[in-house]
Amino acid sequence: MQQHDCSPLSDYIEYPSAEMLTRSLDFYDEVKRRHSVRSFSDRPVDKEVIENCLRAAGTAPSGANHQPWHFVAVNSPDIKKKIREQAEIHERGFYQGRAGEEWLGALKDLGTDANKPYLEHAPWLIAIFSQKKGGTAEEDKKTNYYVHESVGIATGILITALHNAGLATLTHTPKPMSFLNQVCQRGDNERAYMLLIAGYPSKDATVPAHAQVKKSLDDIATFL
Ligand code: IYR
Repeated sequence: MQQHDCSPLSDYIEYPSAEMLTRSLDFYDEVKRRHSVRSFSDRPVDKEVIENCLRAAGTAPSGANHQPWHFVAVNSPDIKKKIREQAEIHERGFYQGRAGEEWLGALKDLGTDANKPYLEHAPWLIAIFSQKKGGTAEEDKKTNYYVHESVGIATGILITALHNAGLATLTHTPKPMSFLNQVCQRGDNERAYMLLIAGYPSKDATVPAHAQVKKSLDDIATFL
C-alpha cells in the first residue's frame, strides 16, 4: 500500500459468531418494518433527531471521500408550501400524460396521484443535492467521483437512520426537480437528487399491498 497518513481501526467491534447471527437477523427484522408512507401527521419532530440522522448519512462512503452531497432540512411552513405548490404543478403534468401509459400502469397499485398534501403536513422535508464538483472542502473545485452512487448510499443510510429513530419516510422525486435549487437556495453546481419526507405517520396511514411483496432471497441473490 502507498504511504499515507492513517490511524489504527480502533472503533471496529467483532461480535462472537452467535451474536453476529442474531444481530444480522435483528437488523433484518428492524428494516423490514420500514415502509414508504404517504400520509403524515403534523406532529413536530425535534431538529436534533434530524441533525443526528443527517450526521449518520454523512458517514457514507463516497468516491475519494469527497462527500458530494448537501442536505437541506426544511421545517418552515412557508418553504414547505412553496415546495408543495411547485411539486404538484410538475406532478399534474406527469399524471396527465407526461409519464406515459406504461409508467402510469406501473404506479396503479401504489394509489399515487398528483396531490401531495404530505409535503405540507410532514414536519420535515429533506432535499438532497448532489455535487459534481467540490472535493472535501466547500471552496474546492475538484472533480467528484461516483456522485450518483455516493449520494444514493448516503440517502439509504439517512432513510435507515430516520427509520431507526422511529420516523416514517417517503422518497419523492418530482420531475423535473430543479425548482428545489431555487426554493432551497442551492447554486447550479448542485443537482436535486431526491426529496425525503420525514415525520410521524398519520393514524390512518396505509401500506399498499403491492409494496409489501418483496422478492425472495433466491430472486435477489446468487451465491457462487
Ligand atoms: N413522482 C410521482 C410518481 C411516482 C413515481 C414512482 I417510479 C413511484 O415509485 C411513485 C410515484 C409521485 O410521487 O406521485
